[in-house]
Amino acid sequence: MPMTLTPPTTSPRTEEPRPVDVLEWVHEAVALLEPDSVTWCDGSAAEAQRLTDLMVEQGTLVSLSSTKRPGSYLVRSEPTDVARVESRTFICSSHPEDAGPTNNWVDPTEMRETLRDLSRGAMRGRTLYVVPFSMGPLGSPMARSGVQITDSPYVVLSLHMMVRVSTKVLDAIDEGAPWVKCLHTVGSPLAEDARDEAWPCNDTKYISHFPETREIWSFGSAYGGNALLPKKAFALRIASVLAREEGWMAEHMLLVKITSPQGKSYTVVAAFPSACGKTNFAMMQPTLPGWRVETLGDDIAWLAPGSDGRLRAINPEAGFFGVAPGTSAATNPVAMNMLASHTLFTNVAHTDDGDVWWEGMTPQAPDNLTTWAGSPHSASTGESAAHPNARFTVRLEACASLAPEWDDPEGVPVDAIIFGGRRSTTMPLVLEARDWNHGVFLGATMASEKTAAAEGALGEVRRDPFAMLPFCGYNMGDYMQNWIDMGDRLRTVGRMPRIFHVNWFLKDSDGRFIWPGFGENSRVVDWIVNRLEGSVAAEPSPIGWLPKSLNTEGLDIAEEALEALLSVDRDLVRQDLEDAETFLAQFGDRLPARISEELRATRERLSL
Ligand code: GTP
Ligand code: SPV
Ligand code: MN
Repeated sequence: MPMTLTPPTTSPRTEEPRPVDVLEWVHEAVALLEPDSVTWCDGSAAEAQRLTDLMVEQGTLVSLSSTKRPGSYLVRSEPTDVARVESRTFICSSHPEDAGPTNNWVDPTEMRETLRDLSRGAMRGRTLYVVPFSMGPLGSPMARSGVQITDSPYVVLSLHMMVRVSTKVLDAIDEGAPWVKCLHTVGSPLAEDARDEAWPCNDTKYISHFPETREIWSFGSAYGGNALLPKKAFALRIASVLAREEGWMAEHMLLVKITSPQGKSYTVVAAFPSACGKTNFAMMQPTLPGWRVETLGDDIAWLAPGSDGRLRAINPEAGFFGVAPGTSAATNPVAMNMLASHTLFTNVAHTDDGDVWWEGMTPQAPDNLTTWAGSPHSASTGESAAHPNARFTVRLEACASLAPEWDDPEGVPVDAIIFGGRRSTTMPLVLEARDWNHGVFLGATMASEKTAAAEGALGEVRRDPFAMLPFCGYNMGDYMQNWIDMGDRLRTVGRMPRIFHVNWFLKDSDGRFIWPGFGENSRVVDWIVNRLEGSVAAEPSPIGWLPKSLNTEGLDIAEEALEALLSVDRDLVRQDLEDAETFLAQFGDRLPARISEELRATRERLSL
């Protein structure tokens, strides 16, 4: 159809210049989705206020008590739209082998047709919002631009907190900056005069990625990673593709600055799967005296060699979309303090005095709770009051432990990389990789028990390489090679990050966690930093270097428990290796030779 470049808009930015290709894309979207109006967003406080007022009026947002949770709101999603939907997530590269065996692949032309058919008129009765954003500090050499189109004011308000929304991004695009097209609709057209639902969405869902043209098209969901497209869809799936082409890495990692009692600081990144402890590590309050952890990020890190050749990292996000259940003054006091005001809560329980509650916040549920689904809570039935994947959305700047470097355009140099999973057996509390390639092998063969962060069977152990299984935008075998290649590059400079593996989640025969976790994880941090400083010895094992001992001063832990945490059971490791081998075999000739070598070497060490 003929394209007119006069913006069909009600926004205050009408007179300002807009990049022609963004305008064209918006016009195409308008022609297809048929919204009632278009609003160009600027990320301002006034805009956030307008969106908030609108959603309170529509019943999407419930205002929380102005004394208990000032400036905070509760949102209840549809019960069918509560987590990422991995089965509906697609990588649409031209060739299926470029998506690889661990991704759902659909031919891009076919997917476009499907989505075009579904999306025709999908925004009727709604406003189409155009949200320009930067991932990473504006102007940073590591930052990237994007624009999200969405018909969900909840998504726009969330983006205000999660990313750097700014019209300056449009200026950068106008000057030629590459950008990622993020098209999102809840897929729920509104009939004339009909009253809207609090959480419009569609039973049919598609989270589709077109890595070759750097486009994302998401239909039918308003929840988290399905709808906040800068997060998993852009900053991990599309960015992983850009990273491989450009020689960097996009990772599902927390990012922290750790300072030892001697005042020496180190930057550590850690890749744990969804709901496996990144936010908690990122805000750790060490129980060991003298240690300090400062937060840089809790979910995504972009890593690239800097001008000095050392690996540097930025957090591309500007906010937290964190797991609420399990968060308490005892486990994560920094988060509890951060959530005291100006927070958007999704699918938590509501107290009768206008506050929120979730499992684990206090030992006992308060009386007269309303559940995440909006019904009266009866503790006796054992049903949870908050959804297990209930989340909070809040700005980075609300975090009291935020490191001053969080907005540094140059990023921070990385000293150590930690992998980890939720394993009730097999993997010890901590070990150090033998070298970079062995560390990459540990990342490639990571496994974890499934959590409520995605649909599917809870607790089932699955391989989740680098915590990236649901987030790698290309063939995971090639992704492993990108890690190997990064090691080769960093090695030439001489200073490369050391690699570790941790597991906070070992259980005893009664199913109880053996390790206290949270702030006590500082004892593991202490060992890791001592390894970096060369001040502590380690013992070899078939899968890496184990601590000879751990600083347990002031910790009440039985000798047998410590033994269970710091040793490996060769039979369990052997079984696990077989499973890993089967998993790796599916990559065929895309599996890096050096991963096969590490597998062989591990098997040999096990048979000694
Ligand atoms: P995503 O946002 O889904 O990527 O998750 P995340 O990795 O940031 O997970 P988060 O830190 O929010 O933790 C998820 C759950 O694990 C919460 O219920 C935590 O209370 C729990 N958890 C975190 N750290 C520990 C720990 O050291 N020990 C135990 N037992 N549980 C922990
Ligand atoms: C995860 O599932 O790893 C998350 C939450 O961080 S979401 O943004 O919904 O993907
Ligand atoms: Mn995550």
